[in-house]
Amino acid sequence: MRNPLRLSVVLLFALAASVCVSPVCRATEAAKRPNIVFIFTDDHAPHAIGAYDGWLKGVNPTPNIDKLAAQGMVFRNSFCTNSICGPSRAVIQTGKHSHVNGFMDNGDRFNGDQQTFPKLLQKEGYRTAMIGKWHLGTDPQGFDFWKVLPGQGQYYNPIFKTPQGRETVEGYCTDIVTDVAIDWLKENAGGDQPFMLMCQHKAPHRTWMPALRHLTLYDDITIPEPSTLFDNYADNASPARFHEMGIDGHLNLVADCFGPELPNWNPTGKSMDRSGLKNLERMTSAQRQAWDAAFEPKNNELRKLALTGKELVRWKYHRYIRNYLRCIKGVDESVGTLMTYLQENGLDDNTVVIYSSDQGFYLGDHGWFDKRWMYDESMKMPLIVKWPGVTQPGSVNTDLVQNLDYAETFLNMAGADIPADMQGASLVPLLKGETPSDWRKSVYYHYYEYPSVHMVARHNGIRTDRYKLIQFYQFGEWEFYDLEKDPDEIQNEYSNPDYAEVIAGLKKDLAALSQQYEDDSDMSLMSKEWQVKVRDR
Ligand code: SGN
Ligand code: CA
Repeated sequence: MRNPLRLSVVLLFALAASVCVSPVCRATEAAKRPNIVFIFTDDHAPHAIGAYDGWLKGVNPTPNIDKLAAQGMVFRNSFCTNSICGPSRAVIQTGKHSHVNGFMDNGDRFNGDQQTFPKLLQKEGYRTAMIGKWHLGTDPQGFDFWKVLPGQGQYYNPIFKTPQGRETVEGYCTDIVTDVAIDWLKENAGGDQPFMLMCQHKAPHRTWMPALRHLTLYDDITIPEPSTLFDNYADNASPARFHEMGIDGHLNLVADCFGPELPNWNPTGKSMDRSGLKNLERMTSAQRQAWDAAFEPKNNELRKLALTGKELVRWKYHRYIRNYLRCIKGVDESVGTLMTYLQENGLDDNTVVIYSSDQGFYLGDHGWFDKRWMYDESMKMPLIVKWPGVTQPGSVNTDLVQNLDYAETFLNMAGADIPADMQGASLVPLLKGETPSDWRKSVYYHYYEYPSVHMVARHNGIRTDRYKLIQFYQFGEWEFYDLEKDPDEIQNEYSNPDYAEVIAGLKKDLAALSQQYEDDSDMSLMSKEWQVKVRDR
């Protein structure tokens, strides 16, 4: 299955090289290798993209991304291997699972000396650039140009890091990243050398701060609520009940929602983070004025209403989802700007544009924000690819694909060899509409960051097109879902005898996948004392 097209691509290049020896001719051949514009965001759930059929589709949150989808291919069954920021990015850099590339949770630092796809593309003669959120701890390697946000980055007046040092740039982060990307294209695109540009936004990451021009967007429309907003985790394995990512208990009215300090606003609550409040302090007075003018009247209303209980949860949900979608509006405009630039500069025909995000996100689904769990809302990643002349416009792919496949895909697009130690498979055949008959029938997942912010227990699992089996191995507990009957994953059928055979088969397949990917990480059961200690920390 690995790299099925490589031979033909290599033969084609060999043939071209043998009949075409002049420098001009060689340059022309090189120019035919596609450019790659890889737009990547943070925490953008597929169900907040119009081109996916989520419950937010009707809000029309992403007209430009939808346009990209109409011109390319939408992957509906695209998954991450480990639903958290740094790990997802490290998997993409290397084409290897977290336990192999060494970046298992956000506390790790990426070993940039290892093999990565940008380094390999550089060797193939690609010009490479990385702009925006990086979040891998160490400095980027394999790029002719990089300008990144240190750590999580800030929405307003962010600091950027380059090989020359740090600088603060006034403005809104999504817009600045787009401007830097366009400036880089102006200098570097269109010559003999193909290029690969990674344009990576902080948005729509917590603490959701929209651009000033979007602060009141969606004020006049009703945003739907997820059907699982008040999930009580009745039949989940126990870890779900010990989460710290509830709209109710953990989404902070002031620090996350920029709402008023009601008597119950919970200033010291668990998983409280002040990064948004600190960013308000970084604003210029004009920015701050515009911000307050947009939120204060609505906050005053809440002061008067003094909501509590479910009504307050609903208010927080609506403030959260609006700000999240407003951040996405900024991202969508960035996609539009980049696409227009490519078009107006004759780069459109020979540039692959990819839109993706490090994982999905809970948009009030199961009562949550954040990610990490293996449930579909955060295990799914958006993946839209427009490759003129290759992807059928408006096509939809439902094969099981993962971020594990990106490095291989980019190398394959460039006609480069795919190293044998990469663990995914090139998506190029799928992009051509020719899925190999032996394409994978299941994907492997493993999340590690525990105990940590949001308190999601370690788990691994397997997902097929119909079923999902999750193992919270430290607690010796399992969950099983029949996604055809229960797409929202609210009915844990692990103890249902009707599924006993299916579950036994999945357990075997899970063990086989773990072995295939050489997952040697510690999956031991923890003592009862430890379990209680962690939960009551
Ligand atoms: C921060 C966030 C968390 C988030 C982690 C990891 N708090 O701690 O909500 O889960 O990052 O996110 S915040 O208030 O500072 O935003 S990740 O995208 O980097 O994995
Ligand atoms: Ca993320």
